[in-house]
Amino acid sequence: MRDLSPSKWGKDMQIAVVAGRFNRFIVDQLVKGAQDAMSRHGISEARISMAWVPGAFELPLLASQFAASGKYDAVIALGAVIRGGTPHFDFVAGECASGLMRVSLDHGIPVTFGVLTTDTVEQALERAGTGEGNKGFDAAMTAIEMVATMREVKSHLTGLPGG
Ligand code: INI
Repeated sequence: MRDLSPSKWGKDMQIAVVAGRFNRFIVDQLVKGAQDAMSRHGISEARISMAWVPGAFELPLLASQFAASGKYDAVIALGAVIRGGTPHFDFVAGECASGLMRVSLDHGIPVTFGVLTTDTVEQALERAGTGEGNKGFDAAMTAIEMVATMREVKSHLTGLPGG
């Protein structure tokens, strides 16, 4: 019997996860959230590659390396940038976001933004909870939806005259 349940949507997807070690106690929760979303959608451990980098600033470079390999359908980037009085905040958060978007557009695959940017540790912890209250979970769900949508659009476009 063919299993058509939503839990199988991701079964043939190959995903890379990149995570920043800075504020690791929070990022660990985002990683768990992303793993939960992927397992709910049938993406086995064997189809997931993962690499840690020192902080959010380094995420775009690793995301780019995975994307350039052509072996992954999407990259999920996870990190926690907390203002907490650091003048670094705007540079780290801004360069991380724009770098990840650049990787996505340059390589034509989804690179999802599971990077918390908050004023306080408390706010970050609120967004790194279980299930839907977890930005890592959301970033993985977005990656799965985007891969599925891009596949649909691709098959639609190839079905058009001249496609
Ligand atoms: N990196 C983070 O991931 N989160 C932070 O809150 C943070 N702060 O506050 O500075 C941070 N800085 C490190 C940065 O990502 C780089 O690793 C570092 O600047 C070396 O390039």
